[in-house]
Amino acid sequence: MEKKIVFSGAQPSGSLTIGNYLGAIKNWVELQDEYDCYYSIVDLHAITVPQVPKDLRSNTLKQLAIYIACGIDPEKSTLFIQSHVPAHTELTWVLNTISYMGQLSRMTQYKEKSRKSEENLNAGLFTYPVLMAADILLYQTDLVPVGEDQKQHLELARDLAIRFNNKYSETFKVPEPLIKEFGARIMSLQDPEAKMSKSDSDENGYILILDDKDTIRRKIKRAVTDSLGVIAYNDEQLGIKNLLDMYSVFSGESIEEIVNRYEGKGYGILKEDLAEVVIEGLSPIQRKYDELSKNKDYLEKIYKSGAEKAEYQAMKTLRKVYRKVGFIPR
Ligand code: AQP
Repeated sequence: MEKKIVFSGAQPSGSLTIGNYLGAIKNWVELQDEYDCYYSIVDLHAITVPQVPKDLRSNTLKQLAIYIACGIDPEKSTLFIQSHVPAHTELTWVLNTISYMGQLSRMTQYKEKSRKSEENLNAGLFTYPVLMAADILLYQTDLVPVGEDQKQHLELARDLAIRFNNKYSETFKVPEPLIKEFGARIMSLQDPEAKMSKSDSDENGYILILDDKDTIRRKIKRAVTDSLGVIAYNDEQLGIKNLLDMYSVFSGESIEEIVNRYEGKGYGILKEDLAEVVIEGLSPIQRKYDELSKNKDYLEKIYKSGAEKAEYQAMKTLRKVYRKVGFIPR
């Protein structure tokens, strides 16, 4: 029986955070044996907000090394850079013509990002979810492992697949989201109501996968909590809840076990211990990353063969789409 297909990606719009790791990449690793996985570095998405070209280049390569260091095995999964497969932009154009302005304007990420970038309210930010739908639909994806924040975009990808299939006949598989209960939404350390983001202007809001030990200790120590002074898991104490979530996904212990152990103890202790748990979780990744980042030839080989494999599958779908809409084959 053929394996089901998984697609996911992250933007090289900065260095990856532990939010990206816990909400996405860690789950990608677990899916590799059971599924045929495509994991992309979505650089076309990244330019919807201003990027410095040389930083984008270095973040893209760095991100490839981080994927591998986190445990994505290029022998099992297809790892590629989105802009290397032009079918992504080509399918986006076709999907744009069946996307409704009203639906796109209701996307939460668009509303949030457009608020932040009033002077750069470009059309790419608006059609971002259509590009994401193209990413997913090109590979006839069954499952999309994402963090909670991407659920709405995935719903749009499903709508577009169904709309296209109804208009032109069965073409796309309708994908399903795969969202883990814990780690799906890691919040900012400075504002526990906002998600942790690599492009946050306050670097104390996030922990990077590559942050060194002292930086991790410092950022967790400064994390915003509350004045109740009780270690409990509830929505009145979002800061503590976030720290407990991180503790649980990094250590593998249940929230209940952790809360019981810290009963009657202060926030300071919890933070100190959490920092060590995070450091321990990230250390092997950082060691592997250091090795990989010295080996540019190896990384080049991976992204080149990944692009070839991805392009082969993507073109199969794109040719079908072009035929259905009435384009004459070359
Ligand atoms: N805080 C988070 N908690 C859980 N999952 C998260 N993801 C991102 N932040 C969190 C998941 O990571 C994957 C890749 O995300 P992305 O880089 O493509 O874009 P994003 O969701 O916009 O991530 P950032 O870090 O917030 O990037 P910027 O700051 O550039 O916008 C997705 O699966 C996402 O759910």
